[in-house]
Amino acid sequence: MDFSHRAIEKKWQKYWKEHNVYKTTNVNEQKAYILDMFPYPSGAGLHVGHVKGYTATDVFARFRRMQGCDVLHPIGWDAFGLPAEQYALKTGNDPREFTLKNINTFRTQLQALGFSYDYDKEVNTADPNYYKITQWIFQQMYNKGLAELRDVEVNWCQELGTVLANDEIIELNGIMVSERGEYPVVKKTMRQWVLKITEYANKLLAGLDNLEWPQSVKDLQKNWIGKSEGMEIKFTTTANLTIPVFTTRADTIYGVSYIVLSPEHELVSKITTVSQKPLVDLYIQKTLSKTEIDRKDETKPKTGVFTGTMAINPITGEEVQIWIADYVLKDYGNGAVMAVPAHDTRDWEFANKFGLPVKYVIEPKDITKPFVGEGLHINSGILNGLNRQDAINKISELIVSKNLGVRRVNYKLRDWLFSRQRFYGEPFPLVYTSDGQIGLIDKSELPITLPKTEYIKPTKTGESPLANVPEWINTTFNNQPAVRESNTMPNSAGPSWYYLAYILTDKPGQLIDIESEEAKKRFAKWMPVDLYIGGQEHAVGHLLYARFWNHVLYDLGILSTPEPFKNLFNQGMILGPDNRKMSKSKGNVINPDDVISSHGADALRLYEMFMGPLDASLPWSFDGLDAALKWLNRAYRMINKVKFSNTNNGNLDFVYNDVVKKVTEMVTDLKFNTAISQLMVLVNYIYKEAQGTVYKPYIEGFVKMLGLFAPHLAEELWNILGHTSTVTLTNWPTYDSSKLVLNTTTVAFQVNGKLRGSIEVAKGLSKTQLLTLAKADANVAKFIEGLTIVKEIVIPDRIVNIVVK
Ligand code: ANZ
Repeated sequence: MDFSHRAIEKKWQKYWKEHNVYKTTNVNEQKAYILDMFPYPSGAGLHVGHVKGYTATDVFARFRRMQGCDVLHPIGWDAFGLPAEQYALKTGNDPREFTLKNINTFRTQLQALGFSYDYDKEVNTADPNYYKITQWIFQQMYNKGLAELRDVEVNWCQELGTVLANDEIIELNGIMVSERGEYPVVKKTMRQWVLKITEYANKLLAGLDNLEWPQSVKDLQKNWIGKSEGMEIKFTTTANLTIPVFTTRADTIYGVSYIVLSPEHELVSKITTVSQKPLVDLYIQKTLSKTEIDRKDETKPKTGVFTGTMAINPITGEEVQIWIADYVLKDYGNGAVMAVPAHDTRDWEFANKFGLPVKYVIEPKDITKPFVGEGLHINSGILNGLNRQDAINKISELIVSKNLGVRRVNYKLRDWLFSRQRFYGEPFPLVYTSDGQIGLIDKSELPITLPKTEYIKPTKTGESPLANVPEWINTTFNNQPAVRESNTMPNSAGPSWYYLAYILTDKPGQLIDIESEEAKKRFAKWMPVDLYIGGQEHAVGHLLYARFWNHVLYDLGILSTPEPFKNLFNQGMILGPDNRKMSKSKGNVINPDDVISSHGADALRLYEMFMGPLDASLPWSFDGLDAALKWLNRAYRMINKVKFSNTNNGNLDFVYNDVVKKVTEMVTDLKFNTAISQLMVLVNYIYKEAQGTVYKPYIEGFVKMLGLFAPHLAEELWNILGHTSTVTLTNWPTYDSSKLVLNTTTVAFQVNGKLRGSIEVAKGLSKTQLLTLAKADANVAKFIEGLTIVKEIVIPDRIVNIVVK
């Protein structure tokens, strides 16, 4: 008989809750902090993609718990956000109620999946008790000079009443429009809060070295920070104005054939001659409507205009023309470039278009192209005959000694624009007094909460929604009239420290003081996070911001580790059955609730962990899901069928110990799909013994291991085996290596006769078992994906060859 997933899942979820089985313990020497990227509680509910990452951390948390660690495995809500704000705008409802409703749905869904979260530690970024600390952290940044009001040029969309990020804008018929709604977007200077993440650029770069993160994510962060070492060299105009330029190639200074300023450069108006002014003005006008992405686009034809003025090369004394062009960005380096068309592709295109001179200063291979490679210098005075690095060193020394420039390190990283013209975010914990000063609200008066209001639209004059609420905006500070900031913090603020909030939380909404000794002690125990699983889309945004805040809190003495996330893993996506990204519009979305009801949470969990390597993006398969449930039933029937014994007949010694060893290693390495195949192998062997008896501790070991993936069924089986306790809190099975001697063989996996993998297994595995193992191999899977299997050849103990076409 098959088991009833509905009955047993409900039963054990109730048991776990009543017995508080997943409460965070604080009794062991070893700890494991296992963290998920917390969800944004959207109206759509949980996605099967969430289930993949959350099951993976759950498996690992259960594993570490059974291995005798104190485990912190919490969940919470990234609850501020644009969708809730827009829903509120549309319906006139309060975004808070909407969010709470969604949170309740999400929590119910998570509980239905049997995840072992400690729900007492639940956090919600939009809860005033939570954002009280977000506000306090902002104040610490302000006190350290890391938060500053600045006039920044922003992309303003009048229609949406808000500032947009570069990636929220597209170009339409040559003008910038919002991606959402295609409303016009203009550049506008606004006074905004910025956080000076650039001051931490070096620490954020250096810190990457000690992290066990995917190389791809480290590279993305590294490029985002974009450290560039070079020189700032002073050119002068014939009227003796100084133009510093940033270059990483000071060695090419003998090849400079013109200077380019960004159209926004402050000197442009001073140096443009009367006759060139109309052209220059027109060009500047056009530049304003271009996006930065557009300007960086190397495929677009180069444009620019001559200013009419000449500059003098400080090394050669030569006079060169000064141009403006939009390929020079205003806020990188000095917003000015010494152009060397012979050795820089952009300069080459520009010089060709406008007939400017090209002078090679490094022996080129082909004079129909710019030469960007390594070579020896020519036409370069004192640098002749030197290679790039030697030439850079020599000219840099000369420039510094003659005071013609300085060494400079530049970063691509920009400061973090921290103001949003929205309602549903954290208010800033400060006021502006009538004499123009900024006053920080005392900690005892935090949080500054959002008012209840229906007017969450921007004001007619373009001010932020909170400016609509005079009784909130107008206040007093030290008995003097003062106004509050009407902007709110960005959605990325709360998530920048939520992993610390769990540590401070004892009951939802009850956080201990972040400055207390107790907090320090707890941080010292739990930080850094030992395993953080989430999607690759957060590679730079969230993960960089959180690292920044963590470094700041470390420098403040609150934390004892500068880096928050020791180990990061990016789970792959679950694609639709049609192999495309799941989306409502394509109608290929799988709803976890439906699957839980048809197949059960255990089958869903098992299926998602078995479908392939955790980092692979793979399509949903209903056959795979059916197979998972079928195997769970096979395991269930097994317990009822076999006879147990407390004496060991030795028959399963090798297989059992081998499987325990492999599962332990594979789970440690997050190779859950292969760990599950090992459990399948074990079940097959136990069935073979069904005529005789099976040593009971081996069956128990199996149930414990099964519990990582299918916790409800494992509890049920544990019960059937005669235990009244929970299997979740037992110890992880150990293996006896003396039982593992040389009963193994290496089986080669081939696809179309080519070696694609191998595995060490117990001798005597059946053909089906070997095929299962071969197909579970990541590399084999890659080579058969999407193809039709025409033949499967298995030579037991030696080779599996899968023929595909
Ligand atoms: C002369 C030169 C010769 C350059 C050569 C390159 C090759 P990274 O590595 O990205 O830092 N540059 C400087 N400021 C710029 C700005 N605001 N907008 C666009 N380009 C700018 O690149 C540094 C190089 O990019 C600098 O070195 C400068 O061109 C250009 F054969 O100077 B180079």
